[in-house]
Amino acid sequence: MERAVEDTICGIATPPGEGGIGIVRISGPDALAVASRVVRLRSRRELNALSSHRLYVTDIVRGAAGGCSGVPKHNGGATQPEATEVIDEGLVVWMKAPHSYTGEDVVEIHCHGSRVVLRLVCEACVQSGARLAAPGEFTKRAFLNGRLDLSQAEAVLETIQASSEAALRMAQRNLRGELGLRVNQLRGRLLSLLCEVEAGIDFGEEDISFISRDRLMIALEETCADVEHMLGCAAMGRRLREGARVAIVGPPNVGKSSLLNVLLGEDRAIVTDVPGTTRDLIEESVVWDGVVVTLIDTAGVRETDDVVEQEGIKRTRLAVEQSDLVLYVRDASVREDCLDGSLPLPFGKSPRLLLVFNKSDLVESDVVAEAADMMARRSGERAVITSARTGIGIDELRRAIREELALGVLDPREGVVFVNARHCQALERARTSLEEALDSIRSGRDAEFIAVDLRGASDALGEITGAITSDEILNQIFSTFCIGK
Ligand SMILES: Nc1nc2c(ncn2[C@@H]2O[C@H](COP(=O)(O)OP(=O)(O)OP(=O)(O)O)[C@@H](O)[C@H]2O)c(=O)[nH]1
Ligand SMILES: [Mg+2]
Repeated sequence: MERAVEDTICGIATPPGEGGIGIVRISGPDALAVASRVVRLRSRRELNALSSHRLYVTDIVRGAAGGCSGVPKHNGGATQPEATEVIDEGLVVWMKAPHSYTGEDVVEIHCHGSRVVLRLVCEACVQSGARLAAPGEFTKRAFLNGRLDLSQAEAVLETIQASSEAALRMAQRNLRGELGLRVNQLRGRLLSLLCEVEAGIDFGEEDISFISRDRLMIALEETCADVEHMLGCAAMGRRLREGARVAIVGPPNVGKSSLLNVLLGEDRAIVTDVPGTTRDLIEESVVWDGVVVTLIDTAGVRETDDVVEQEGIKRTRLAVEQSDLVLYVRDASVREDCLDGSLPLPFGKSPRLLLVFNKSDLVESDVVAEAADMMARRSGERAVITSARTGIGIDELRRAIREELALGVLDPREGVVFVNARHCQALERARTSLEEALDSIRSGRDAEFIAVDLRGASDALGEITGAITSDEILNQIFSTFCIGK
Protein backbone atom coordinates (compact mmCIF):
# COMPACT_ATOMS: atom_id res chain seq x y z
CA MET A 1 0.00 0.00 0.00
CA GLU A 2 1.03 3.55 -0.70
CA ARG A 3 2.98 5.02 2.21
CA ALA A 4 2.58 8.51 3.51
CA VAL A 5 3.95 11.03 1.09
CA GLU A 6 6.97 13.12 1.76
CA ASP A 7 5.89 16.50 0.46
CA THR A 8 4.08 19.27 2.28
CA ILE A 9 0.58 20.29 1.32
CA CYS A 10 -1.59 23.31 2.05
CA GLY A 11 -5.25 24.06 1.59
CA ILE A 12 -8.08 26.31 2.75
CA ALA A 13 -9.94 24.34 5.42
CA THR A 14 -12.94 26.64 5.84
CA PRO A 15 -15.85 26.82 3.37
CA PRO A 16 -15.68 29.13 0.36
CA GLY A 17 -17.22 32.57 0.76
CA GLU A 18 -17.00 35.15 3.51
CA GLY A 19 -16.77 34.29 7.17
CA GLY A 20 -15.54 35.54 10.50
CA ILE A 21 -12.40 33.48 10.26
CA GLY A 22 -10.78 31.36 7.61
CA ILE A 23 -8.17 28.68 8.15
CA VAL A 24 -5.30 27.61 5.94
CA ARG A 25 -3.91 24.24 6.88
CA ILE A 26 -0.38 23.05 6.13
CA SER A 27 0.68 19.44 6.64
CA GLY A 28 3.88 17.56 5.97
CA PRO A 29 7.53 17.39 6.97
CA ASP A 30 8.16 21.02 5.94
CA ALA A 31 5.01 22.45 7.51
CA LEU A 32 6.98 24.49 10.05
CA ALA A 33 9.49 25.74 7.49
CA VAL A 34 6.72 26.78 5.11
CA ALA A 35 4.66 28.46 7.81
CA SER A 36 7.61 30.31 9.27
CA ARG A 37 7.93 32.17 5.98
CA VAL A 38 4.28 33.17 6.08
CA VAL A 39 3.81 34.20 9.70
CA ARG A 40 5.66 36.82 11.72
CA LEU A 41 4.83 36.40 15.36
CA ARG A 42 4.05 39.50 17.33
CA SER A 43 6.30 38.17 20.07
CA ARG A 44 9.11 37.94 17.48
CA ARG A 45 9.65 34.34 18.50
CA GLU A 46 10.37 31.63 15.97
CA LEU A 47 7.63 29.09 15.19
CA ASN A 48 9.70 26.09 16.17
CA ALA A 49 10.34 27.62 19.57
CA LEU A 50 6.62 27.65 20.35
CA SER A 51 4.66 25.04 22.27
CA SER A 52 2.69 22.60 20.21
CA HIS A 53 -1.13 22.90 20.19
CA ARG A 54 -1.22 26.51 21.38
CA LEU A 55 -2.45 29.56 19.54
CA TYR A 56 -0.20 32.59 19.03
CA VAL A 57 -0.98 36.03 17.67
CA THR A 58 0.77 36.70 14.40
CA ASP A 59 1.02 38.87 11.33
CA ILE A 60 0.57 36.97 8.11
CA VAL A 61 3.01 38.09 5.47
CA ARG A 62 4.11 37.45 1.95
CA GLY A 63 7.45 38.20 0.41
CA ALA A 64 7.59 41.39 -1.66
CA ALA A 65 9.11 41.39 -5.18
CA GLY A 66 11.12 38.23 -5.48
CA GLY A 67 9.31 36.69 -2.52
CA CYS A 68 10.99 34.24 -0.23
CA SER A 69 12.66 32.26 -2.96
CA GLY A 70 16.03 32.99 -1.41
CA VAL A 71 15.05 31.42 1.90
CA PRO A 72 16.64 28.03 2.26
CA LYS A 73 14.35 25.04 2.79
CA HIS A 74 14.12 23.34 6.16
CA ASN A 75 15.20 26.48 7.93
CA GLY A 76 12.47 25.80 10.49
CA GLY A 77 11.89 29.47 11.11
CA ALA A 78 14.70 31.60 9.76
CA THR A 79 14.24 35.33 10.26
CA GLN A 80 11.86 36.88 7.74
CA PRO A 81 13.41 38.76 4.86
CA GLU A 82 12.81 42.43 5.48
CA ALA A 83 10.90 43.07 2.22
CA THR A 84 7.61 41.53 3.25
CA GLU A 85 4.08 42.77 3.04
CA VAL A 86 1.51 42.09 5.75
CA ILE A 87 -1.54 40.35 4.27
CA ASP A 88 -3.59 40.07 7.45
CA GLU A 89 -3.30 39.43 11.15
CA GLY A 90 -4.42 36.29 12.87
CA LEU A 91 -3.43 33.30 14.93
CA VAL A 92 -1.12 30.42 14.28
CA VAL A 93 -1.08 26.98 15.85
CA TRP A 94 1.48 24.26 15.39
CA MET A 95 0.58 20.61 15.98
CA LYS A 96 3.63 18.46 16.25
CA ALA A 97 3.66 15.03 14.60
CA PRO A 98 2.26 12.52 15.32
CA HIS A 99 -0.29 14.35 17.46
CA SER A 100 -2.21 15.99 14.65
CA TYR A 101 -5.13 15.18 12.36
CA THR A 102 -2.87 13.85 9.60
CA GLY A 103 -0.25 12.39 11.91
CA GLU A 104 2.29 14.77 10.35
CA ASP A 105 3.50 18.17 11.45
CA VAL A 106 0.53 20.47 10.92
CA VAL A 107 0.36 24.25 11.08
CA GLU A 108 -2.92 26.12 10.88
CA ILE A 109 -3.04 29.79 10.08
CA HIS A 110 -6.26 31.45 11.23
CA CYS A 111 -6.94 34.66 9.37
CA HIS A 112 -10.04 36.68 8.47
CA GLY A 113 -12.53 34.68 6.44
CA SER A 114 -12.06 36.62 3.24
CA ARG A 115 -11.65 34.93 -0.13
CA VAL A 116 -8.84 37.30 -1.03
CA VAL A 117 -6.92 36.87 2.22
CA LEU A 118 -7.26 33.09 2.08
CA ARG A 119 -6.10 32.96 -1.51
CA LEU A 120 -3.09 35.15 -0.73
CA VAL A 121 -2.14 33.08 2.33
CA CYS A 122 -2.37 29.90 0.27
CA GLU A 123 -0.28 31.45 -2.49
CA ALA A 124 2.31 32.52 0.08
CA CYS A 125 2.45 28.94 1.38
CA VAL A 126 2.95 27.61 -2.13
CA GLN A 127 5.69 30.18 -2.75
CA SER A 128 7.31 28.95 0.43
CA GLY A 129 7.46 25.37 -0.77
CA ALA A 130 4.07 23.75 -0.12
CA ARG A 131 1.88 22.15 -2.74
CA LEU A 132 -1.87 22.76 -2.98
CA ALA A 133 -3.70 19.79 -1.48
CA ALA A 134 -5.99 17.60 -3.57
CA PRO A 135 -9.56 16.96 -2.34
CA GLY A 136 -9.54 14.86 0.82
CA GLU A 137 -5.76 14.73 0.90
CA PHE A 138 -5.45 15.68 4.58
CA THR A 139 -7.82 12.87 5.55
CA LYS A 140 -6.11 10.49 3.15
CA ARG A 141 -2.83 11.20 4.90
CA ALA A 142 -4.52 10.59 8.25
CA PHE A 143 -5.56 7.19 6.92
CA LEU A 144 -2.17 6.36 5.41
CA ASN A 145 -0.50 7.33 8.69
CA GLY A 146 -2.82 5.04 10.62
CA ARG A 147 -4.72 7.82 12.44
CA LEU A 148 -8.06 6.62 11.05
CA ASP A 149 -9.31 3.49 9.37
CA LEU A 150 -11.18 3.82 6.10
CA SER A 151 -14.64 3.64 7.67
CA GLN A 152 -13.64 6.44 10.04
CA ALA A 153 -12.31 8.52 7.15
CA GLU A 154 -15.68 8.13 5.44
CA ALA A 155 -17.38 9.12 8.68
CA VAL A 156 -15.46 12.41 8.59
CA LEU A 157 -17.22 13.27 5.33
CA GLU A 158 -20.55 11.99 6.65
CA THR A 159 -20.15 14.24 9.69
CA ILE A 160 -19.51 17.24 7.47
CA GLN A 161 -22.47 16.41 5.26
CA ALA A 162 -24.93 15.27 7.95
CA SER A 163 -28.33 16.74 7.13
CA SER A 164 -30.00 15.93 10.45
CA GLU A 165 -29.15 15.14 14.04
CA ALA A 166 -29.84 11.46 13.50
CA ALA A 167 -27.45 11.36 10.53
CA LEU A 168 -24.85 13.17 12.62
CA ARG A 169 -25.17 10.71 15.50
CA MET A 170 -24.71 7.87 13.07
CA ALA A 171 -21.63 9.45 11.48
CA GLN A 172 -20.15 10.11 14.91
CA ARG A 173 -20.50 6.47 15.89
CA ASN A 174 -18.52 5.38 12.86
CA LEU A 175 -16.02 8.17 13.45
CA ARG A 176 -15.40 6.67 16.88
CA GLY A 177 -14.64 3.42 15.08
CA GLU A 178 -17.74 1.36 15.87
CA LEU A 179 -18.08 -0.14 12.41
CA GLY A 180 -14.34 -0.75 12.15
CA LEU A 181 -14.42 -2.59 15.46
CA ARG A 182 -17.26 -4.87 14.42
CA VAL A 183 -15.68 -5.62 11.07
CA ASN A 184 -12.29 -6.30 12.65
CA GLN A 185 -13.85 -8.76 15.09
CA LEU A 186 -15.48 -10.65 12.24
CA ARG A 187 -12.32 -10.56 10.17
CA GLY A 188 -10.20 -11.71 13.11
CA ARG A 189 -12.52 -14.66 13.62
CA LEU A 190 -12.29 -15.57 9.92
CA LEU A 191 -8.51 -15.28 9.85
CA SER A 192 -8.07 -17.61 12.81
CA LEU A 193 -10.42 -20.13 11.19
CA LEU A 194 -8.38 -19.77 8.02
CA CYS A 195 -5.22 -20.52 10.01
CA GLU A 196 -6.73 -23.72 11.32
CA VAL A 197 -7.97 -24.78 7.90
CA GLU A 198 -4.58 -24.04 6.33
CA ALA A 199 -2.77 -25.92 9.08
CA GLY A 200 -5.03 -28.86 8.28
CA ILE A 201 -3.98 -28.61 4.64
CA ASP A 202 -0.26 -28.54 5.50
CA PHE A 203 -0.52 -31.62 7.69
CA GLY A 204 -3.22 -33.18 5.58
CA GLU A 205 -1.29 -36.31 4.74
CA GLU A 206 -0.67 -37.15 8.33
CA ASP A 207 -4.39 -36.87 8.80
CA ILE A 208 -4.27 -34.32 11.55
CA SER A 209 -7.50 -32.44 11.73
CA PHE A 210 -7.10 -29.00 13.24
CA ILE A 211 -10.73 -28.10 13.09
CA SER A 212 -13.68 -30.37 12.57
CA ARG A 213 -15.91 -29.64 9.64
CA ASP A 214 -18.86 -29.37 12.03
CA ARG A 215 -17.19 -26.77 14.16
CA LEU A 216 -16.06 -24.84 11.09
CA MET A 217 -19.57 -24.93 9.72
CA ILE A 218 -21.08 -23.55 12.93
CA ALA A 219 -18.48 -20.78 13.11
CA LEU A 220 -19.04 -19.79 9.47
CA GLU A 221 -22.79 -19.83 9.84
CA GLU A 222 -22.47 -17.46 12.78
CA THR A 223 -20.20 -15.15 10.81
CA CYS A 224 -22.58 -15.26 7.88
CA ALA A 225 -25.46 -14.27 10.18
CA ASP A 226 -23.41 -11.33 11.49
CA VAL A 227 -22.68 -10.16 7.96
CA GLU A 228 -26.37 -10.55 7.16
CA HIS A 229 -27.30 -8.45 10.18
CA MET A 230 -24.94 -5.68 9.09
CA LEU A 231 -26.46 -5.74 5.61
CA GLY A 232 -29.88 -5.48 7.23
CA CYS A 233 -28.82 -2.17 8.77
CA ALA A 234 -28.10 -0.67 5.36
CA ALA A 235 -31.61 0.53 4.61
CA MET A 236 -31.78 2.31 7.95
CA GLY A 237 -28.43 3.95 7.28
CA ARG A 238 -29.59 5.14 3.90
CA ARG A 239 -32.77 6.59 5.35
CA LEU A 240 -30.84 8.48 8.02
CA ARG A 241 -28.25 9.76 5.59
CA GLU A 242 -30.47 10.68 2.72
CA GLY A 243 -33.74 11.30 4.52
CA ALA A 244 -37.10 10.15 3.19
CA ARG A 245 -39.13 11.33 0.22
CA VAL A 246 -42.88 11.63 0.38
CA ALA A 247 -44.82 12.37 -2.81
CA ILE A 248 -48.29 13.91 -2.60
CA VAL A 249 -50.22 12.55 -5.56
CA GLY A 250 -53.79 12.41 -6.84
CA PRO A 251 -56.34 13.83 -9.27
CA PRO A 252 -56.41 17.63 -9.87
CA ASN A 253 -57.99 19.93 -7.33
CA VAL A 254 -58.26 17.46 -4.43
CA GLY A 255 -56.12 19.65 -2.17
CA LYS A 256 -52.58 18.27 -2.65
CA SER A 257 -50.93 21.68 -2.54
CA SER A 258 -53.10 22.69 0.42
CA LEU A 259 -51.94 19.58 2.29
CA LEU A 260 -48.30 20.38 1.50
CA ASN A 261 -48.80 23.84 2.93
CA VAL A 262 -50.43 22.67 6.17
CA LEU A 263 -47.83 19.93 6.68
CA LEU A 264 -45.09 22.52 6.24
CA GLY A 265 -46.91 25.15 8.21
CA GLU A 266 -46.29 27.74 5.50
CA ASP A 267 -47.81 28.85 2.21
CA ARG A 268 -45.29 27.25 -0.06
CA ALA A 269 -47.40 26.07 -3.00
CA ILE A 270 -49.98 28.05 -4.93
CA VAL A 271 -53.53 26.96 -4.14
CA THR A 272 -56.48 27.83 -6.36
CA ASP A 273 -59.80 26.28 -7.20
CA VAL A 274 -58.64 25.81 -10.79
CA PRO A 275 -57.85 22.15 -11.48
CA GLY A 276 -54.34 21.78 -12.89
CA THR A 277 -52.83 24.61 -10.81
CA THR A 278 -49.63 22.77 -9.93
CA ARG A 279 -47.61 22.10 -13.08
CA ASP A 280 -44.18 21.28 -11.68
CA LEU A 281 -42.83 19.45 -8.66
CA ILE A 282 -42.51 21.47 -5.49
CA GLU A 283 -40.09 20.08 -2.91
CA GLU A 284 -39.70 21.24 0.67
CA SER A 285 -37.96 19.54 3.55
CA VAL A 286 -38.93 19.22 7.19
CA VAL A 287 -37.10 17.46 9.98
CA TRP A 288 -39.21 14.92 11.84
CA ASP A 289 -37.71 12.71 14.55
CA GLY A 290 -34.28 13.93 13.50
CA VAL A 291 -34.73 12.72 9.93
CA VAL A 292 -35.02 14.98 6.90
CA VAL A 293 -38.37 14.35 5.24
CA THR A 294 -38.79 15.88 1.80
CA LEU A 295 -42.40 16.50 0.84
CA ILE A 296 -43.08 16.70 -2.88
CA ASP A 297 -46.22 18.30 -4.23
CA THR A 298 -47.05 17.09 -7.72
CA ALA A 299 -49.26 17.96 -10.66
CA GLY A 300 -52.71 16.40 -10.50
CA VAL A 301 -52.92 13.31 -12.67
CA ARG A 302 -55.58 13.29 -15.40
CA GLU A 303 -55.96 12.83 -19.15
CA THR A 304 -55.03 16.13 -20.77
CA ASP A 305 -53.96 17.68 -24.08
CA ASP A 306 -52.08 20.49 -22.41
CA VAL A 307 -48.35 19.90 -23.06
CA VAL A 308 -47.22 21.68 -19.92
CA GLU A 309 -49.60 19.64 -17.81
CA GLN A 310 -48.51 16.44 -19.57
CA GLU A 311 -44.91 17.21 -18.70
CA GLY A 312 -45.98 17.85 -15.09
CA ILE A 313 -47.68 14.46 -14.99
CA LYS A 314 -44.55 12.81 -16.37
CA ARG A 315 -42.60 14.36 -13.54
CA THR A 316 -45.22 13.15 -11.08
CA ARG A 317 -44.61 9.58 -12.22
CA LEU A 318 -40.90 10.02 -11.70
CA ALA A 319 -41.44 11.50 -8.26
CA VAL A 320 -43.57 8.50 -7.31
CA GLU A 321 -40.88 6.10 -8.43
CA GLN A 322 -38.25 7.89 -6.40
CA SER A 323 -40.25 8.29 -3.22
CA ASP A 324 -40.37 6.17 -0.10
CA LEU A 325 -44.02 6.92 0.56
CA VAL A 326 -46.90 8.20 -1.53
CA LEU A 327 -49.84 10.11 -0.11
CA TYR A 328 -52.63 9.33 -2.51
CA VAL A 329 -55.11 12.14 -2.03
CA ARG A 330 -58.80 11.91 -2.90
CA ASP A 331 -61.62 14.39 -2.61
CA ALA A 332 -63.88 13.10 0.13
CA SER A 333 -66.73 15.26 -1.12
CA VAL A 334 -66.80 13.60 -4.54
CA ARG A 335 -68.80 10.46 -4.24
CA GLU A 336 -67.30 8.59 -7.22
CA ASP A 337 -63.83 9.46 -6.01
CA CYS A 338 -64.52 7.83 -2.69
CA LEU A 339 -66.15 4.74 -3.99
CA ASP A 340 -63.72 4.03 -6.77
CA GLY A 341 -62.30 0.77 -5.57
CA SER A 342 -59.60 0.40 -8.19
CA LEU A 343 -56.06 0.56 -6.90
CA PRO A 344 -55.43 4.25 -6.75
CA LEU A 345 -52.19 4.79 -8.60
CA PRO A 346 -52.39 4.94 -12.36
CA PHE A 347 -48.73 4.06 -12.71
CA GLY A 348 -46.34 1.19 -12.17
CA LYS A 349 -45.36 -0.37 -8.91
CA SER A 350 -45.48 2.28 -6.26
CA PRO A 351 -43.70 2.47 -2.94
CA ARG A 352 -45.70 2.44 0.29
CA LEU A 353 -49.04 4.16 0.07
CA LEU A 354 -51.25 6.17 2.40
CA LEU A 355 -54.78 6.99 1.28
CA VAL A 356 -55.82 10.51 2.22
CA PHE A 357 -59.47 11.53 2.09
CA ASN A 358 -59.23 15.33 2.02
CA LYS A 359 -61.96 18.00 2.10
CA SER A 360 -63.74 15.94 4.76
CA ASP A 361 -65.21 19.20 6.09
CA LEU A 362 -67.57 19.20 3.12
CA VAL A 363 -69.28 15.89 3.96
CA GLU A 364 -70.92 14.12 6.85
CA SER A 365 -68.16 12.48 8.84
CA ASP A 366 -69.74 9.03 8.96
CA VAL A 367 -70.09 9.04 5.16
CA VAL A 368 -66.36 9.67 4.71
CA ALA A 369 -65.46 7.23 7.45
CA GLU A 370 -67.42 4.50 5.76
CA ALA A 371 -65.89 5.19 2.34
CA ALA A 372 -62.37 5.38 3.78
CA ASP A 373 -62.95 2.18 5.65
CA MET A 374 -64.10 0.39 2.59
CA MET A 375 -61.22 1.64 0.45
CA ALA A 376 -58.72 0.70 3.10
CA ARG A 377 -60.14 -2.80 3.29
CA ARG A 378 -60.17 -3.24 -0.48
CA SER A 379 -56.71 -1.98 -1.10
CA GLY A 380 -55.05 -3.11 2.10
CA GLU A 381 -53.67 0.42 2.57
CA ARG A 382 -54.09 2.69 5.53
CA ALA A 383 -56.56 5.56 5.11
CA VAL A 384 -56.52 8.95 6.85
CA ILE A 385 -59.36 11.47 6.76
CA THR A 386 -58.27 15.11 6.61
CA SER A 387 -59.29 18.64 5.90
CA ALA A 388 -56.53 20.98 4.82
CA ARG A 389 -59.03 23.78 5.39
CA THR A 390 -60.02 23.11 9.01
CA GLY A 391 -56.97 21.09 10.07
CA ILE A 392 -59.01 17.98 10.89
CA GLY A 393 -56.83 14.86 10.75
CA ILE A 394 -53.58 16.70 9.98
CA ASP A 395 -51.89 15.55 13.19
CA GLU A 396 -53.00 12.03 12.44
CA LEU A 397 -51.65 12.33 8.90
CA ARG A 398 -48.30 13.46 10.26
CA ARG A 399 -48.28 10.55 12.71
CA ALA A 400 -49.21 8.10 9.94
CA ILE A 401 -46.36 9.38 7.72
CA ARG A 402 -43.89 8.97 10.57
CA GLU A 403 -45.11 5.46 11.24
CA GLU A 404 -45.08 4.40 7.61
CA LEU A 405 -41.52 5.65 7.27
CA ALA A 406 -40.63 4.06 10.63
CA LEU A 407 -38.92 7.30 11.63
CA GLY A 408 -39.37 6.70 15.34
CA VAL A 409 -37.48 3.40 15.30
CA LEU A 410 -34.63 4.82 13.25
CA ASP A 411 -32.91 5.97 16.35
CA PRO A 412 -29.45 4.46 16.35
CA ARG A 413 -29.56 1.90 19.10
CA GLU A 414 -27.31 -0.80 20.45
CA GLY A 415 -26.40 -3.37 17.86
CA VAL A 416 -27.22 -1.20 14.86
CA VAL A 417 -24.24 -0.46 12.64
CA PHE A 418 -24.17 2.11 9.89
CA VAL A 419 -23.06 0.87 6.55
CA ASN A 420 -22.89 2.91 3.36
CA ALA A 421 -23.17 1.69 -0.23
CA ARG A 422 -19.47 0.83 -0.42
CA HIS A 423 -19.60 -1.16 2.81
CA CYS A 424 -22.68 -2.93 1.51
CA GLN A 425 -20.91 -4.10 -1.62
CA ALA A 426 -18.01 -5.42 0.42
CA LEU A 427 -20.39 -7.18 2.85
CA GLU A 428 -22.26 -8.76 -0.04
CA ARG A 429 -19.01 -10.13 -1.43
CA ALA A 430 -18.08 -11.45 1.99
CA ARG A 431 -21.47 -13.14 2.26
CA THR A 432 -21.08 -14.79 -1.16
CA SER A 433 -17.65 -16.14 -0.22
CA LEU A 434 -18.94 -17.44 3.11
CA GLU A 435 -21.85 -19.16 1.41
CA GLU A 436 -19.46 -20.79 -1.03
CA ALA A 437 -17.23 -21.94 1.81
CA LEU A 438 -20.25 -23.44 3.56
CA ASP A 439 -21.25 -25.13 0.36
CA SER A 440 -17.78 -26.65 0.02
CA ILE A 441 -17.94 -27.99 3.57
CA ARG A 442 -21.37 -29.51 3.01
CA SER A 443 -20.33 -31.21 -0.20
CA GLY A 444 -17.09 -32.47 1.32
CA ARG A 445 -14.74 -30.59 -0.98
CA ASP A 446 -11.02 -30.27 -0.24
CA ALA A 447 -9.92 -27.85 2.42
CA GLU A 448 -8.09 -25.78 -0.23
CA PHE A 449 -11.43 -24.68 -1.63
CA ILE A 450 -12.66 -23.66 1.78
CA ALA A 451 -9.46 -21.73 2.42
CA VAL A 452 -9.80 -19.73 -0.80
CA ASP A 453 -13.30 -18.61 0.12
CA LEU A 454 -12.36 -17.78 3.69
CA ARG A 455 -9.56 -15.63 2.35
CA GLY A 456 -12.02 -13.99 -0.07
CA ALA A 457 -14.46 -13.19 2.72
CA SER A 458 -11.77 -11.81 4.97
CA ASP A 459 -10.35 -9.63 2.19
CA ALA A 460 -13.80 -8.26 1.40
CA LEU A 461 -14.28 -7.31 5.06
CA GLY A 462 -10.80 -5.81 5.09
CA GLU A 463 -11.82 -3.38 2.37
CA ILE A 464 -14.34 -1.79 4.73
CA THR A 465 -11.65 -0.68 7.16
CA GLY A 466 -8.94 -0.29 4.55
CA ALA A 467 -6.84 -3.16 5.92
CA ILE A 468 -7.05 -4.34 2.33
CA THR A 469 -7.15 -1.52 -0.14
CA SER A 470 -5.99 -0.21 -3.50
CA ASP A 471 -5.20 3.20 -4.92
CA GLU A 472 -8.40 2.92 -6.89
CA ILE A 473 -10.55 2.52 -3.79
CA LEU A 474 -8.72 5.32 -2.00
CA ASN A 475 -9.04 7.72 -4.91
CA GLN A 476 -12.71 6.93 -5.23
CA ILE A 477 -13.33 7.72 -1.58
CA PHE A 478 -11.16 10.77 -1.13
CA SER A 479 -12.05 12.47 -4.39
CA THR A 480 -15.55 13.01 -2.97
CA PHE A 481 -14.11 15.12 -0.14
CA CYS A 482 -13.68 18.85 -0.31
CA ILE A 483 -10.28 20.44 -0.68
CA GLY A 484 -8.81 21.28 2.68
CA LYS A 485 -10.37 18.29 4.46
N1 LIG B 1 -63.33 22.70 1.74
C1 LIG B 1 -62.11 22.37 1.51
N2 LIG B 1 -61.43 22.88 0.46
C2 LIG B 1 -60.15 22.52 0.25
C3 LIG B 1 -59.49 21.64 1.12
N3 LIG B 1 -58.23 21.48 0.64
C4 LIG B 1 -58.12 22.25 -0.46
N4 LIG B 1 -59.29 22.89 -0.70
C5 LIG B 1 -59.58 23.79 -1.81
O1 LIG B 1 -59.54 23.03 -3.00
C6 LIG B 1 -58.99 23.80 -4.08
C7 LIG B 1 -57.83 23.08 -4.69
O2 LIG B 1 -56.77 23.02 -3.76
P1 LIG B 1 -55.30 22.76 -4.19
O3 LIG B 1 -54.52 22.57 -2.94
O4 LIG B 1 -54.84 23.76 -5.14
O5 LIG B 1 -55.48 21.37 -4.92
P2 LIG B 1 -54.42 20.54 -5.77
O6 LIG B 1 -54.74 19.11 -5.55
O7 LIG B 1 -53.05 20.98 -5.44
O8 LIG B 1 -54.80 20.93 -7.24
P3 LIG B 1 -53.91 20.87 -8.57
O9 LIG B 1 -52.61 21.50 -8.28
O10 LIG B 1 -54.71 21.63 -9.53
O11 LIG B 1 -53.80 19.43 -8.95
C8 LIG B 1 -58.65 25.15 -3.48
O12 LIG B 1 -59.67 26.06 -3.72
C9 LIG B 1 -58.54 24.84 -1.99
O13 LIG B 1 -58.79 25.98 -1.18
C10 LIG B 1 -60.22 21.10 2.23
O14 LIG B 1 -59.72 20.31 3.03
N5 LIG B 1 -61.49 21.50 2.37
MG1 LIG C 1 -51.61 21.78 -6.57
